[in-house]
Amino acid sequence: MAGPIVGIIVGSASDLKVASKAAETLDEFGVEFEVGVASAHRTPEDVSNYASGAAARGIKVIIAMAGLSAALPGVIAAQTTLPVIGVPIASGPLSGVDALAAIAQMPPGVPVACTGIDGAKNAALMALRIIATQDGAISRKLANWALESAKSVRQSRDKINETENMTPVPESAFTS
Ligand code: AIR
Repeated sequence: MAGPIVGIIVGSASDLKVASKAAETLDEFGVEFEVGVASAHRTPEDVSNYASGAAARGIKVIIAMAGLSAALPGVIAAQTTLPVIGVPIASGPLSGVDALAAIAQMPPGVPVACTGIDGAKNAALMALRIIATQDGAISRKLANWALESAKSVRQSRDKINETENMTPVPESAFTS
């Protein structure tokens, strides 16, 4: 085994439930990842050490998740040239809107790709797309995953037939 290539860092153990959605998706694709708890506010030195050492340890993409005033993804991005994907977590009285603004509004020069609130699954898929630029097998798996996803949307149209008073859009209207 070559070791993990995706690093998932959460600001608190209370974020791990959301992080598990990213873990599930990376697992599905057979991509090795590591998970750590480190807070930009409570353990700033640990965050610095992780961010500055990640590339040398073989990490290719970092997913950083935090709630409230979420400095974590930006602080990591400031200390590595690896791509950083930030996930705002819906913790606290503002339900993640605070973290969304904090992660999306990076100062120029510190890029962070920001998902939606609790967007752990999309963070994993974005990490996979980044990895796929250098890995044909992951690229093919992603293409297949998209086909399967489309298939399940089409199959879900059967539910319209089972629902009273709904006329389904004819299939021909969805095809070219
Ligand atoms: N957090 C922790 N250190 C800095 C921040 N922004 C975030 C965590 C978590 C929230 O604060 O990412 O979403 C609440 O953390 P806790 O540990 O009190 O549950």
